[in-house]
Amino acid sequence: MVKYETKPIAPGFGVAISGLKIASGESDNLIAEIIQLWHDAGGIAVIHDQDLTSEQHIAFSRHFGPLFGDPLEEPLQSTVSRYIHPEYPEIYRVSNKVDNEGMPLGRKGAGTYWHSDVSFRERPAQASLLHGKQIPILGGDTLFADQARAYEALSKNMKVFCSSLFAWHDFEDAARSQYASTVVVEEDMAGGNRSLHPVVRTNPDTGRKSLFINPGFTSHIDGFTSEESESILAFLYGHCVKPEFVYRHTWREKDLVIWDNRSVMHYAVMDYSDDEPRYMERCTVIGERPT
Ligand SMILES: O=C(O)CCC(=O)C(=O)O
Repeated sequence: MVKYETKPIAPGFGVAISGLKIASGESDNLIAEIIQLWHDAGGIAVIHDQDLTSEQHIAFSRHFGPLFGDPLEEPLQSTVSRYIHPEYPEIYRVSNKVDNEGMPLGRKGAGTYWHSDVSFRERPAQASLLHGKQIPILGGDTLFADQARAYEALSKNMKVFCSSLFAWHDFEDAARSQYASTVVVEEDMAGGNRSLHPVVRTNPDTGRKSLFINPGFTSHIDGFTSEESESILAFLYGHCVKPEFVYRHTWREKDLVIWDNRSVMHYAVMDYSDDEPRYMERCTVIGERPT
């Protein structure tokens, strides 16, 4: 029996796990236990002190489901192809570091807005597993917002209204209006990067409903004028990230943070300078079509 410790990290949201070594290969029972802990904690688990190679990170992530970049699956997205690990197509790199020729070792400023990974795909991400390999001394936290609790806190009438809505998620629209100048080039726009999803979705693993719209990639609510859509989204965005739904993660080197994109939004805080290297590797699990 492997012994490990667990600790809540925010009221009703998130669990920290220590005393485990994923790299040593875990039994199926233990992995099922970790996944259950993650679900029970609202889709946020922090596993401390993981000295993982990229291969071990990929192998562990596969227990959650097929990965973007797996040989028989779709690539992560055309949108970030130059930030994929050159040897491991399953790994997306987030970093402010550059190599000897000045080429980025990862996407700088990735996710510096509230979003749910790859929500513009027909089958958006389920789990994302981000491994903090190099962390600034100060800053570089990641915020997570619990969208199941955000949904549950709405009035009955607002729940009914939101449950009748569908929203478009559109990478091109988001890229052109938000961060095109620094990270996106014309060829990134190609491919199936636009999808229509329900505004309220049910997580099939927990049965919980959550809000599923995000300022990063949602362009508009289907069937409304742009003025109406903007008002509905403005209300929901204000509600979704109320402090009581948010956990702020201050990274320790070797943390592996796992979030469930079906019920959690996240935001990377870029408050550190380029003199403070930050290097992270992410595996992204392909989810189901939201319903
Ligand atoms: O760098 C981070 O803290 C998070 C980056 C991010 O938003 C992502 O990997 O989706």
